[in-house]
Amino acid sequence: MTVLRLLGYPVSNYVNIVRAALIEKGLEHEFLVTRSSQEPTFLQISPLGKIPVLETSEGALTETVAILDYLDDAFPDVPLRPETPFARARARQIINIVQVYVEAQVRQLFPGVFMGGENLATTEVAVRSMLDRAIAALARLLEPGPFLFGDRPMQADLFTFYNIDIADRVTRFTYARSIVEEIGGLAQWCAAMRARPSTGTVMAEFETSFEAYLAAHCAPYRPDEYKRSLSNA
Ligand SMILES: N[C@@H](CCC(=O)N[C@@H](CS)C(=O)NCC(=O)O)C(=O)O
Repeated sequence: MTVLRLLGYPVSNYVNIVRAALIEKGLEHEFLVTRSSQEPTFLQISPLGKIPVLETSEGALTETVAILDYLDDAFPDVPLRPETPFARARARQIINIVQVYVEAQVRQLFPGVFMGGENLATTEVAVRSMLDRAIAALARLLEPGPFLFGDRPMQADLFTFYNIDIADRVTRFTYARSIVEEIGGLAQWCAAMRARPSTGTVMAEFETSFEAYLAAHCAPYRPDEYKRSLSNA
């Protein structure tokens, strides 16, 4: 029997995407709480020292998109990618936009929001400018009904949900604006995503670990002060 072991920390949006995918696919797995690290032993399984890492019977994998594709190829019973080439490409288009033009942007602001550091005003301006373009793109692309492709969440839903959750926290804190509200039309999708048992499991652990993480970093961000439409409406 194939043993899957996910290494990661429940505060990580990327770890949570993989964890939700494992649950949505009904795959038995172990979750081992692990922080990112530059230790030589960790770099042997995670070349950049990042989480998530998925340990499989064939070896260890990193990079969330690669892990998601591996899971779908190796365990096709509950696919998380649409069937047709065009829909599949469209799903990957959404994932790419979210990863590069939303997540990688707001990540630059994590130090001043979640880590007790400071963000430069110039960084805030540059990030906002790219987010504005990404928001307009996603408003054009996302057509949830209530999910993005079909009647259950797929890769694109999970990738968008957990990344936009963290992005919404950052934009509310930094700009007093909500990326979720600005994309628009996501209320039913958010509710449908929140109703998934996978979301319940993953977000429950996120909330607890996140509180501890913020306290440990003396972060200015307070989840209760930023009422949100996404994970805890
Ligand atoms: N491109 C990677 C990003 C993963 C990532 O940035 N993980 C963060 C935690 S959310 C991390 O390990 N950060 C530590 C570091 O960058 O050294 C993926 O898709 O998995």
